[in-house]
Amino acid sequence: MISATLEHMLAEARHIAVLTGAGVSAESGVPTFRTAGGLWAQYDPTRLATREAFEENPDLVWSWYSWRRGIIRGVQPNPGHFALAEAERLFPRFSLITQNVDNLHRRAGSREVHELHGNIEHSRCIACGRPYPGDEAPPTETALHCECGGLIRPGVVWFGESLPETELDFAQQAALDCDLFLAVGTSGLVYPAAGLPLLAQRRGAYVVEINPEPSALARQLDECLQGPSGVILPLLIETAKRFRTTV
Ligand code: BV8
Ligand code: ZN
Repeated sequence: MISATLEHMLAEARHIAVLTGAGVSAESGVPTFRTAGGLWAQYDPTRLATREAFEENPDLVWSWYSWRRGIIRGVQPNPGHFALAEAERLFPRFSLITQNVDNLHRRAGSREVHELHGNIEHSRCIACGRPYPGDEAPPTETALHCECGGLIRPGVVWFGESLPETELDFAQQAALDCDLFLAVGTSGLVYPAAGLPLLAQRRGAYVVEINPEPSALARQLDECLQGPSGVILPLLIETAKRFRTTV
């Protein structure tokens, strides 16, 4: 199932970098970004996840995030998340970079998670920037207001907004430095995150995709493991454990 090269990398790699997308949470029951079901199927998420949409119709966009928060609060991390949490302790250097805003990596025990697109559980005032008090915004259907009168927005990065500089810098440095790069559960359509696997490859990393369907990047990568990350990631960790002891 995995190539001799990948097995060698799992045994010997000095630095492993992992980029996850919505697919890593699919087996937990979180709809992937482009396949939201039900009521929201009629909306294009790349149009809803914008500042313009929020300013035009705050209640609609806020209730979309409330719906998503409701799902995320009701699910558990899956074996793929737990395998990545264990990987932190198995490799000399391990960088976990995610496009996901669902907090499931942290809930699975990953201690260092670099969130390129923010976190759905962080909300803040769009006017004064004050964080919404308390951890969990209430799942209301109507947008909330700050004391200053400004609207409360979700703490995610919308299309057309820049990614948090420190997180993007970290991700680019990890891609430049790693020996093995895993792209897990991402369609490879959203930039600049989707540029990371090829950045790693250009600097000599061995780049592997884990996805039931080939992503937009698949043809350019070194190896594609076609299957669910909740099954494949634990297998990769078991392989690595044959050669390494938990640090
Ligand atoms: C930026 C947070 C600089 C919000 C997200 C015009 C104007 C402005 C920008 C652009 C433009 N044209 C293009 C751009 C760039 C734009 C972009 O890339 N657009 C795309 C659509 C072409 N990028 C940006 O705007 C970024 N900012 O460029 O700033 C700038 C600034 C100003 C002006 C110009 C430029 C900001 C991008 C961040 C957007 N925010 N999320 C929210 O969540 O509501 S992105 C969103 O998509 C999610 O974070 C999601 O993670 C991400 C990527 O999607 P995927 O994770 O890949 O999920 P997807 O559903 O697509 O795929 C799931 C995959 O899982 C599939 O392949 C499936 O096969 C697989 N799968 C399914 N089951 C499993 C599985 N895999 C494994 N196991 C399974 N069991
Ligand atoms: Zn405010």
